[in-house]
Amino acid sequence: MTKALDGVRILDMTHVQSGPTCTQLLAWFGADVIKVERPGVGDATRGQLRDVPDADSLYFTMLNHNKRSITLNTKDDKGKEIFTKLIEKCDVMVENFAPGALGRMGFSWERIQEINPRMIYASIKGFGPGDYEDCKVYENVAQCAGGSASTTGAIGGIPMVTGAQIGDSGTGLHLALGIVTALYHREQSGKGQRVECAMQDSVLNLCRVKLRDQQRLAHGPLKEYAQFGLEIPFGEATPRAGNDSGGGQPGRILKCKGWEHDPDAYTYFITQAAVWKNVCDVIGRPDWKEDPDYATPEVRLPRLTQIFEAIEVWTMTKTKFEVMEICNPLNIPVGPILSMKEIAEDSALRKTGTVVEVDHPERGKYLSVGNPIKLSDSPSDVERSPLLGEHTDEILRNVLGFSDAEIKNAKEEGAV
Ligand code: CAO
Repeated sequence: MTKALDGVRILDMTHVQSGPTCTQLLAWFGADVIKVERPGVGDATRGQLRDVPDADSLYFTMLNHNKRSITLNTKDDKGKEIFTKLIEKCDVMVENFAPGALGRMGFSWERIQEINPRMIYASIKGFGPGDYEDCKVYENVAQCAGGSASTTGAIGGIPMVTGAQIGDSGTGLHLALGIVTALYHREQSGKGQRVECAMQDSVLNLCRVKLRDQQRLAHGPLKEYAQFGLEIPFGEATPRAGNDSGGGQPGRILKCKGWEHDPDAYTYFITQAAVWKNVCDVIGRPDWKEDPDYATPEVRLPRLTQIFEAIEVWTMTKTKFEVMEICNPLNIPVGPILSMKEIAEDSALRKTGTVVEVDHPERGKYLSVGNPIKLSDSPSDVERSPLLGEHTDEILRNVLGFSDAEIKNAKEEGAV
């Protein structure tokens, strides 16, 4: 069976998390991803947060599956010559260096187009054009600058970053879509183009409901926020909303049986309007079905905290899984708060390949997250990440047509 991106060759200059997320996805869809790394150094994450001495870290291995690695000094003359040949042979170049780094190597967008007019050049930077365009940026900076941190956290508490890597992996996902879109466009135009994603923009895109609420504030308080029922005045900007639902159906995180000793014994409970009567029956408050203070979504808004406190009295008598078993047949949307341990052991996620076990020559077996996007005709097999420079000879020989003598020469010159 062929893969969706069979025949597409990616020159992968990415490092750390944002760029590698993007090229890993493309590799899972079948692209030949050639990861270029500095000789003797490689992607810095190979050595970061190590759990096994002298073995590539999980940080690196879990972001670089299905790729090939070539070492190449792109600042050295011979290395630049080899890099130029790789640009000629590839369809897409992806990079997330600090602003200007590729230009300093001598490979501006103009130069890349000269070498290969069909090349799609995709890059991630922290910020788009403007005051901050020259800044180096990591995940949490993007979460703060993209509006996520100011809208996350307890009511009245400090801004909070989230564990989901929306700045890095979120931007990588955006970039992957930009790349396949540009590949599709190239089918008609015959030309490559530049694809740019700023981490701030990607985070903001994922926070668009909070910009929605910013504008709604001009027309009155945000009644579905717990803050409204608690009679805490709204300020000028979208506030932090604890665990309130971001949509039109109110929801909260509630304690379940065992919460005193299990930090994850909680459920997310949504009081969807269509099943309000079922909620009332389940929690033993059938009187609320017809009570004019509770019967409609509008009248419930100022009473949400009181309502969720009553629901919590019931959820505390059940485990988070029992809550799910009881509520699901009644169409009441609930979700157990799953720990990473529970997710790692989840048999359904193993079956679908979303959680996979991978074997690695240096570190042995480890768990990873497989491709969350499932294509019926292009399934993703997760292959281990490459060792530093594992495919240098193979790429020089098979992609660039180097002879053994030329490979030896490139090594002696320190270019690879
Ligand atoms: N051969 C020779 N030199 C190489 C090379 C190679 N194969 N690969 C990289 N280099 C050089 C770069 O050219 C650069 O040199 P100059 O500074 O002289 O131009 C140098 O290595 C370091 O690159 P960098 O500045 O990108 O790396 P850094 O560790 O200082 O910064 C980061 C890291 C992530 C902050 C920065 O790359 C960045 O802001 N990237 C864009 C935003 C981004 O993706 N951030 C998310 C990262 S994931 O959390």
